[in-house]
Amino acid sequence: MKNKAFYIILLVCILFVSCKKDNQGPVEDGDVNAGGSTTVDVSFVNTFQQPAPNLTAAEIELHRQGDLAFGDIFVTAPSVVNSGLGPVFNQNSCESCHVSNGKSSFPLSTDNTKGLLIRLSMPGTGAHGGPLPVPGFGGQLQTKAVYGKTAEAQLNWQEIEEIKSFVDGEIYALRRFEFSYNNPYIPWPTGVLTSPRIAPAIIGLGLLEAISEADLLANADPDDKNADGISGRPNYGWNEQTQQKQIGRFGWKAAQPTLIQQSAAAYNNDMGITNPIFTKESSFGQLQYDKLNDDPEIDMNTLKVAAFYTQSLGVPKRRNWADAEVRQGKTLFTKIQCDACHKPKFVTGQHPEYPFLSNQTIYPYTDLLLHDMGEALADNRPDFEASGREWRTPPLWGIGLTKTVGSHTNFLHDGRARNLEEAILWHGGEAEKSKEAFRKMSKTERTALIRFIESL
Ligand code: HEC
Ligand code: HEC
Ligand SMILES: [Ca+2]
Ligand SMILES: [Ca+2]
Ligand SMILES: [Ca+2]
Repeated sequence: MKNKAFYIILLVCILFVSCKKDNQGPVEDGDVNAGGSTTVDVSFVNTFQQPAPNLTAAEIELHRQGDLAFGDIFVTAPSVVNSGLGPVFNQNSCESCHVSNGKSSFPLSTDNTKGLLIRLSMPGTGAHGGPLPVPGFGGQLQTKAVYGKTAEAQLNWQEIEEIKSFVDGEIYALRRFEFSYNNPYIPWPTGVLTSPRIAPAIIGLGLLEAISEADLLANADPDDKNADGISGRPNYGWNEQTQQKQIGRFGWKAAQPTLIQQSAAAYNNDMGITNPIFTKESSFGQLQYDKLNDDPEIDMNTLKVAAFYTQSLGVPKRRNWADAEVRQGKTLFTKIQCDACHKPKFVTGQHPEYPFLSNQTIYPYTDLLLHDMGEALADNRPDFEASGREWRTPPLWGIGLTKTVGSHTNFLHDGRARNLEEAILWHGGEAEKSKEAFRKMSKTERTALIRFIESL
């Protein structure tokens, strides 16, 4: 005799078949559910704040705790809760830079630099092949300090605009920034290398962490053996927990190997919060150092849930994928080899901790590898194995929702691009050929390509 479960499955099958019949729409492209089973089908201001739908009840609880940790506002020590801000810092919570979990905009004024920060180093290499810290300033410029202490310096910038044109004659303008560092608390050392960075969107990161190393290396072609002008290579950062070199995946130069370490570095550098992975204050040895015996200021559980939050956010489903214009744009994306770096598809391997991230077919549109992007985008500051001209290909999933989520359309590592078109037009180096192909397109084709990216 057939059991109850059989009839339930049968009923579901019948419903499924009849729904299919009713829905005479086009067959979905494979990449529509960009995050596999973590995909969420919503598009509004909170889209990047949805937990992945395939979490277990226990994981939903961890995600909820992570959400709280991500929003926690830290205060000057000593305090009963969230103690230990600074003494020097950039912002007092994760959320203040990662607003709505989307990409941050370029700041409107120097009064609040929000999601923008400046990494610092001296020429040469430091511990484990990483950047060499600047005496008195360390590896990052903290522009704020707690009461009674002095910020390292104030950040200022000047906007420079250059007028250019497409091959069809249409004019466009590219803006960039020249940064300056005012009122340093001690003289600004000569020869300091700087790297401006805007906060990226933090969706889908657990899936990127779950891609196997072999699959990343399969796309690397450091000596450009296939002679297509594209020579992606992995970065290798330092894993503080295993005390080993490890392939890098996170940050604009892929210098961070894991999300727990990326989060620990953020607590330490961005907020001045010591933790089990980075136990020393970023200001250790500087005049601002508080000499309080209160480190680490957060425990492993807090660090783990904050990292879990970034591992367990849902990835938005593509929109308007069936439009003829979007489909044309998708063809052009491949034709002009945008997909040589923005690799559409991966199947994730086994995530070391969370099975919901394993064996997922995903469409992140990145290879997570470093590419020489030319002189105009160069920061001229090496970061582990990344040169001063190399950047990690950023994922493009969710990029079309930047405006919905964050009310802006600033792109690239320092937020200089004011829209997707400008982001493409800044491409150089290994991407010069693709950029030139875009410049030569008709207006109709350019628009179609942009519509496709907006559908991601
Ligand atoms: C001062 C602004 C600021 C604060 C505060 C901040 N972040 Fe970030 N975040 C950034 C920037 C900028 C980057 C890019 C860093 C880089 O390229 O090195 C980033 C990158 C990340 C990434 C990697 C994203 C990717 O695509 O590779 C994660 C994860 C992350 N932050 C988590 C956190 C967590 C967790 C906190 C709180 C503990 C936090 N951030 C606090 C600005 C901030
Ligand atoms: C050689 C590799 C490469 C190729 C080819 C390439 N890109 Fe990129 N793309 C990158 C890298 C690396 C960045 C980040 C550069 C930076 O921030 O300075 C980037 C950034 C972007 C961004 C901004 C993303 C963000 O989060 O700010 C968009 C949009 C984009 N690319 C679209 C395209 C399109 C469309 C094409 C084809 C015309 C293309 N790319 C070709 C490597 C590439
Ligand atoms: Ca502290
Ligand atoms: Ca510093
Ligand atoms: Ca402390």
